[in-house]
Amino acid sequence: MAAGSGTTTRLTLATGAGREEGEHVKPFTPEKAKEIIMSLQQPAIFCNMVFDWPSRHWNAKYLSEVLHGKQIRFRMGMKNGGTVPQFETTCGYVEATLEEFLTWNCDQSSLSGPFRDYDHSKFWAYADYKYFVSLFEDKTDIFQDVKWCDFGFPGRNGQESTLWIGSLGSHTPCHLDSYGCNLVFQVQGRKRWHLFPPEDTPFLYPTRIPFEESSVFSKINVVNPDLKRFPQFRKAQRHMVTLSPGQVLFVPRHWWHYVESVDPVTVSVNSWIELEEDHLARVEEAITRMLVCALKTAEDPHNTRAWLNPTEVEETSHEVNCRYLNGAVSAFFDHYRASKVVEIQALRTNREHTKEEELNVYSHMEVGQTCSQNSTMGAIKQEAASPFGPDLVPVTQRSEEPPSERGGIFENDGKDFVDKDREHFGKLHCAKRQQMMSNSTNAIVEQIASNSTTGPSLTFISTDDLLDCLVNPQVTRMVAQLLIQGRSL
Ligand SMILES: O=C(O)CCC(=O)C(=O)O
Repeated sequence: MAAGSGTTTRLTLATGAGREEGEHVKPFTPEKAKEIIMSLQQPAIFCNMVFDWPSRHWNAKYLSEVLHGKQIRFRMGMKNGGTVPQFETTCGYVEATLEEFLTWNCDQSSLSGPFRDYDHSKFWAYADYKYFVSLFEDKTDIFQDVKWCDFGFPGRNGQESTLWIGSLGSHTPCHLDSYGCNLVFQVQGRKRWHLFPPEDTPFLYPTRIPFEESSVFSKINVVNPDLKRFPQFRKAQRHMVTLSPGQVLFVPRHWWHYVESVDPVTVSVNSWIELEEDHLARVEEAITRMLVCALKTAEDPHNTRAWLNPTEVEETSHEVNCRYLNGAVSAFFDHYRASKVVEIQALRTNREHTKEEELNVYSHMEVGQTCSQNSTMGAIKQEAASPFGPDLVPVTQRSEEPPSERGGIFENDGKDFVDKDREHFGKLHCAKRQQMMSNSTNAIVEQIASNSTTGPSLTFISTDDLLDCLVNPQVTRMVAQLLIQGRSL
């Protein structure tokens, strides 16, 4: 167990084969951990899973030695930011080494160096969302220090991970990730996570501007909300947890999150795990990109780019966006055809699965991998024993308190509420994932896919095809309603 995690470690007695007295044992096998990740619909903290990972020693001091002299971009934000979210487009940026960051952070009166314009008492700094592959370029051995194979993802290591190093108060505004689910390893310091379930999306006032592929932002600063402007936010079900070193947070697909550093220095590492549902999400993202780029570049010939998140390298041309959309649509159908063939073969060899009607696109595509079987399997899964216990702690809902009493919000420190949530578990564990498609969309997909099970994709989407869908009266009605609601905010 990593030092300072505050959770108990368990010791085994000598049990033979390779085991020595005092050896730590992981509470979940990789297979079990993956089963939990693929079926759980609620955030939870894994404890005692990373005590032997070399990366548990990656504090900012150690990383500053590894990355000696490397220039890193820090996002600078204000400690008292008001009710408006501090989007990346409104932050300042500083290029500095980790050593310079640590000097600024420790010697708080320093008026020299790259951070000289930022008074430490008023600003925070965040080296956020740094892909290992760009950061450690020539030091690829370090990738092995992160071992997501322990969670059932063989071969996944730092190469598929991102690093986050921040000072007290540094934070990421509330957003949801369009793709995958997330595993987050807290290495140094503590971070407070404010999470909201996918069904709260209307209460979070989603926006695609600033545009960043794969992130849907909330218009609300969830730690200091303007409830006059955003009254529906009162209905949102805030879940809160403070993640400590050595713990791994599981964030299910499409859960909103706002994340803030609550210690002087924080380091965390995360990896987004791809899911079946990402195929449709990629099509949605491609449509969003095309629309945002088309309208925003038309609006502003001088292109201030204030609408484009700095993580996006550039606005893409209509031609590129068309190719991107067609790529996403083809991948969607290719995946569907391939997975349908696999499913048919599985059914042929398994006499228990004879009910033809259970072989539908839904069961495969709407439901997560371990939940994607027929209803009988689903029922068995739901009766399975709860995985929760001292080493897997559910993140539970916390009632909201007035923003001024933020410090007093009762939160889960990763140790309590296990029994209460055991009851809750039957409902949450292996609950069907939200439906990806309507019945009618589903029928169309099935028809197109069965028309062409082997041949090349016949699904080319032209600008006119897209326009035809976008100006569909149902869509324009919804847009009109949203515009009118927006005006009255
Ligand atoms: O740690 C943070 O500041 C944000 C992390 C995040 O958004 C993520 O892992 O998806």
